[in-house]
Amino acid sequence: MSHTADVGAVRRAVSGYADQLDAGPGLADRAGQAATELAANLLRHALPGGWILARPLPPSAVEIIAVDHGPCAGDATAEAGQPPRRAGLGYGLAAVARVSSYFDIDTCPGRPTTVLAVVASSGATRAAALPAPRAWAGISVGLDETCGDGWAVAEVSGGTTVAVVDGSGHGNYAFAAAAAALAALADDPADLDSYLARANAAMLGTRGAAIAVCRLEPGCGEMRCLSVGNVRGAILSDSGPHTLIHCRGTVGAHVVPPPARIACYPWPAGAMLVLWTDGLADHIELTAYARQSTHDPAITAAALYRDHSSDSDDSTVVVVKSQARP
Ligand SMILES: [Mn+2]
Repeated sequence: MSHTADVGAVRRAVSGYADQLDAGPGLADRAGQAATELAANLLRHALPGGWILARPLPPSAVEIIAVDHGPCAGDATAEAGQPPRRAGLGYGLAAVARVSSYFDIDTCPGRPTTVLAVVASSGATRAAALPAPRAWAGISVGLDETCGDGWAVAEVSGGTTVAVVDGSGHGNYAFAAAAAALAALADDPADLDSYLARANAAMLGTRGAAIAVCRLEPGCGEMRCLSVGNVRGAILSDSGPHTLIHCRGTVGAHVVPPPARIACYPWPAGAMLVLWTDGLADHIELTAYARQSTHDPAITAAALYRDHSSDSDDSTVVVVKSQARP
């Protein structure tokens, strides 16, 4: 976001996501309005280099995230509960909050600001559209139009499975490898033990991929993780950051899967899991993000992308927050 013309491009792109969903009348207009306000806000208040990140949330919502480098909060009237003020191209963040079924902002003077707006089809109430707070969110930004990374979260069999995949290289062939890995996961997302063999078989003939898959079982306070290749991961909890180990290799590169084992980690109440691909820095100091613990995970994912993406590779970051209170 650096020119006025970008505001129109963002509005058209976001309205297009809404149209793809076939979610009934009004969604494209309201999502476009929210995107316009957020984009105009970036132009008014942020240093150059802010982003609007958006994606459709099937079946009936669009997620829009505005993230900047600061220097200040811009228009925080929505958070303060103040009436909207007319400024620039629109009515400010309060108007974005009003058309959203779910809204979150992380801002304080002198620091970067991150805003999340989920706009759902007009028939959906806040509660019906998306229960708040959400437990997980992810951001995936490709170097090319086709991103070679992929991610998925599945809430099945009483637990949550989280996967981040980095297809080797970039573009369509990397996407094909990542898609095969996620399709194999979708066949049986709760079964981590058989996943490596299933994915490797499904991915033969592709370029292969680095994969990290975690299985969170509520109640037992533990997380199991299978990680092959250079997808990074860490858990942040009251006891500090805990880096996930990953085995060398590429899934799908050879008939025999790379040697890898499933590792177990503590998953205490209040913990946060972060998985990221190598478009972001290898080592990330997660304790700097602990203050965001009360915010939606998309706010944290966007901040991690802003602070650590190198723009030299596809970048994906997924954040899961334990919904149990410590
Ligand atoms: Mn990569």
